[in-house]
Amino acid sequence: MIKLLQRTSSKAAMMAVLLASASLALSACESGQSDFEELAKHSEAMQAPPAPTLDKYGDPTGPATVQQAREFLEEAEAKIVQLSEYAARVYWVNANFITDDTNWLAAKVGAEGALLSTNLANRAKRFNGLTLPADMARKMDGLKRGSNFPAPDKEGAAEKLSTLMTKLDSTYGTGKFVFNAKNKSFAPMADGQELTKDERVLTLGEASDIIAKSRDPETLKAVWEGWRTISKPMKADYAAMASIVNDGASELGFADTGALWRSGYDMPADDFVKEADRLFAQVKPLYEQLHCYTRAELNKEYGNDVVPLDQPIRADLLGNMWGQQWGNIYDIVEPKGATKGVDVTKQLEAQDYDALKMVQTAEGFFTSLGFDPLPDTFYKRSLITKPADREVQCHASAWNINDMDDIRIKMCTKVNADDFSTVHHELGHNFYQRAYKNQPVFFKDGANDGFHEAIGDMVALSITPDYLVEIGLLDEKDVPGADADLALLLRQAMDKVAFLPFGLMVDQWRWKVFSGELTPATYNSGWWELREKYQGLRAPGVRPADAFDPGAKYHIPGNTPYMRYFLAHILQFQFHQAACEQAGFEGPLHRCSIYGNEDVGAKFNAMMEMGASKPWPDALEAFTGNRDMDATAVLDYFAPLMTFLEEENKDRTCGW
Ligand code: X8Z
Ligand code: ZN
Repeated sequence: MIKLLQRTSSKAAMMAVLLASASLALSACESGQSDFEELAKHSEAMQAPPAPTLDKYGDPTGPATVQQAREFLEEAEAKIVQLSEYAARVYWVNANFITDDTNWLAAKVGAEGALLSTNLANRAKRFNGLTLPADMARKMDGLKRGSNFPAPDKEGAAEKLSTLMTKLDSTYGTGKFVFNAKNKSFAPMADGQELTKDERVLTLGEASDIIAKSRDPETLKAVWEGWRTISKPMKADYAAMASIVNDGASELGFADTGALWRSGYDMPADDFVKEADRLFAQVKPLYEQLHCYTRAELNKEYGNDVVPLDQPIRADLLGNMWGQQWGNIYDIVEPKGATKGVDVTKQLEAQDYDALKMVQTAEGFFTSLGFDPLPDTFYKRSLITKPADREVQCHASAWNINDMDDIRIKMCTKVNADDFSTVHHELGHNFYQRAYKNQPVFFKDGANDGFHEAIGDMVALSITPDYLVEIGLLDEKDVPGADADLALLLRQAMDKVAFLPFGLMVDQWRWKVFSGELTPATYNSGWWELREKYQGLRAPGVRPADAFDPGAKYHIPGNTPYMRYFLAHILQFQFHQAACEQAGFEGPLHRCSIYGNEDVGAKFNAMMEMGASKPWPDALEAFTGNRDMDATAVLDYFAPLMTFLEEENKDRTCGW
């Protein structure tokens, strides 16, 4: 990094080189030499190439050369490296300490980043049509795609965009509402509000605990609706943000921001839509069976009024604020009389785990695969529990501050099974970041964004009962036998299979927003049409006309594309299946753990250290031998469960 910073590849230096011949002639002219010398020099000056004309970015017009492209990429790299470490530190402080001042700083550095990426993207167009070596062409393509939220090249646009994005993010991060447990009612949070004795203020963390544990439909409805009061004020800002980034995307040559996002997968954007649809078609029958079975079990718990058997499922009954992972209601759907699996939350509590021990345990999995331990700075600088005295963005994230070894996580960790998975997920990001740290800055990224989200999840698929015994989280005598396979698979499916349609619909919604198919007036109804179409879910009651329910899900105000998680939920099973084959494991996939297998680790690392330097099929092939994303591994993993579900549902009318 230091080497890169020292290289003089700034625009000024480059212009000096380009203009060298002209300025030499000029300085000689001013030196007062003899007539003869003057004459000789004039003829020299006439032969010298004319000073190149410059475009509005200060770059020479006329046909560009490969050498100019190389210098431009060097300049871009240096500028990106320099700004990104500074920006990462500002963003880190903002996310760990949300105040008006840190928002101001984040908005400021965000604007600088937007200006830089717009500038580089527009200047990269100069090299259109020039044949470049493959790695340079890949870098140039990356630059031309600008950023996921591009600002147009217009006075004030970057600043306006960055201010809106910072505001949306912090509104979510500081979101709270008032809950009345006695009346089972809620109210939006107001300044200087006095609370009655039955009222309390809930953060997302507290509300999520109620959604996970309560089995009272009225309480669930009130808490679910209460959380959605935080996003109403976001709607206008969201529309303004979408309009600016669409201008930015159109300047980059894309129909809209959705088309820009879809272009990031080493294939034409339209092919990516087909690819996502193809993958979903593979898993849809499994989801439909799980939905049918879950609805029937919820119907037994709550009755026909709350869970009618011919309707989409009420989204507040599924144990998760967004109905995206359903593992928290496993107790409701547990097959009656079947042998029990393992309750990881109970084991963590019984063994006195705290947040730190959960993170160290996850780290231990990676080191068992041969990865180096995390640096000391990881533990010194990470945030792993929610501070009591300040506002933080609690949505879990992994950070790469200096693109080398300063890696960290930020997580308001709770001691439960969900967060045990999430610490593995976050460390997956960190170990990936460190694996590709020697790539040029353009390639310090996942092979595609789904890979980045899949690494830690793939590792967490190896959290089997036998593995839990190895690390002392489960007693050998409590390892469930093969008769518990159904329970283990159903518990896993409640999170991983339930997630699939959610993973797909979030960006289907954003694509419609960016294309203009949805307008602020239809943002919310459009969201619920997709929730119903893909997930078979419905809101617990009529939504207010001014509701903006998408904004109550982090990645919408947090401005993070979501298709990555859908892909990751396919890829992680592909990785797991390949890893288990490499390990020579012969039992059912859900009993396979690669813990301690350094050979598999080395092969995994070989894929990870490629970063984004090659098209993603190359990276996939390096680890799995296959060049296509494919959901067959998901179907293989859950095959015995599918048989059970089809049998259970055979006399039911499924669908919604
Ligand atoms: O946002 C995340 C991670 C951080 S990248 C915690 N996930 C998605 C979500 O929470 O909605 C992981 C699973 C899906
Ligand atoms: Zn992630």
